[in-house]
Amino acid sequence: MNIEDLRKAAAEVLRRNDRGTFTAPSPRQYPHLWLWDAGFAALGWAALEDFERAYREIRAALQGQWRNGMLPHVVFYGWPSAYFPGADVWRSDLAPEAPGDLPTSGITQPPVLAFVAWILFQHDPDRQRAEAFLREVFPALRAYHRWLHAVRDPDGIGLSCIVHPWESGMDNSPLWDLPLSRVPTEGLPPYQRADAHWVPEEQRPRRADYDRFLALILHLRSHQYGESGVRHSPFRVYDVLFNALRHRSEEALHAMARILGEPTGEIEGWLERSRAAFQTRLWDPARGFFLDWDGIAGDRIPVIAAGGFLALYAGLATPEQAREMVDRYLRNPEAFAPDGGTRYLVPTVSKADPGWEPRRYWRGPIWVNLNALIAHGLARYGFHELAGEIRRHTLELIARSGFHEYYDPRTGEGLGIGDFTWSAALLLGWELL
Ligand code: 9WN
Repeated sequence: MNIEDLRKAAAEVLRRNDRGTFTAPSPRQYPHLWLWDAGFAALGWAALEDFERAYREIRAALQGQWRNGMLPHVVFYGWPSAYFPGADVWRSDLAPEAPGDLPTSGITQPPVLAFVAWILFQHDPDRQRAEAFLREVFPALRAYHRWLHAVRDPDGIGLSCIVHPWESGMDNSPLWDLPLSRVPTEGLPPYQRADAHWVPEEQRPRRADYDRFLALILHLRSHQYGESGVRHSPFRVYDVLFNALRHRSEEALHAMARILGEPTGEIEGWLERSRAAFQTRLWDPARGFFLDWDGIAGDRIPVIAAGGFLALYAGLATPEQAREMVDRYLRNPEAFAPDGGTRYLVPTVSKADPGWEPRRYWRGPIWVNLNALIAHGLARYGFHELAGEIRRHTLELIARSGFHEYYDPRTGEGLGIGDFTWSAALLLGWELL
């Protein structure tokens, strides 16, 4: 398939998954709105030059915003469905801050919306419409980031913590094995998973992970998803990917504030603090990599995961750090680079990690969104050849196996659900990032 055919096929996936107000990540597996998926879908619509539709996607995500500023990771448009855990488990109606008329989850997801909104603004040929959109969404986006700082930095380190692995978007990454091991599961009510209906179970998280996913929801729910639930959470991690995307979004907020004549001092303070925290807390000089910070253990998590490379996308690495990460890990066949065993870039976790599993969800397979963000980060630091290689590998995977949720880095086989929205949207919108 040539690139034009691939683009046509991608547009068809987007149109098929379009639910009018929002684009389902997959109408069967994920029939509601997910926060970072909405951002990626909007880029796909923009690449198809349908800016009205792209704006609608952002508005649909913002519609779920809580009064404290939080943007929930799922907005349950189209509820009820077979999805587990559904609105009946989350029970956002128990939380005084939740919107009254729209059920949502009670946790967030990587903060991509502000930088996506900025990209849409920059590319819309109708300048008047673009500026009106920016004016419309800026207050909600700023309120979200204020919440990320006020509520999600209980240790006061200049970064935002996640209190559930789902907030990272990388649900069962080996990054969480240690912090999740502290989450108690006694007294968990019986429950029925729905995720292994369309997808083979061995490509999904294990039962033990789901127990902990559910236990964390019940903990947070018992605190009505408020600040006390964050402070007492048995899981509290400052993740590199999450905070790199936060930084990138705050750079975008800064640019928006300047255009709109809004004050910039608060945002400049955020940017400065995260720049410092990436250097002093997340950079591990011995390993030569950005690592997650475990807020409960007070230590870095020694897992080399692809999310670390997103520090480059946010411009948070020094040129020397970027070079070390590339030479020691990305170009190293024992870590991420192809060898006799793997053929494609970029597996989600280093092959040297004991938790690496090439077919299980976020424990090894390749994801299109991470590939796109990593490639752009590399280009930002001058590694154009490597960025091009990642782009070529991604196209090859899609041409070979279709718009799958994730891919086996050894064979290129498509895994998870098919016709997955962000795989299609980012093939279309790759250059926009
Ligand atoms: C839980 C929708 C989402 C993505 C996540 C991906 C997966 C949900 C699930 O699907 O997570 O949020 O039920 O497995 O891990 O990144 O946003 O596509």
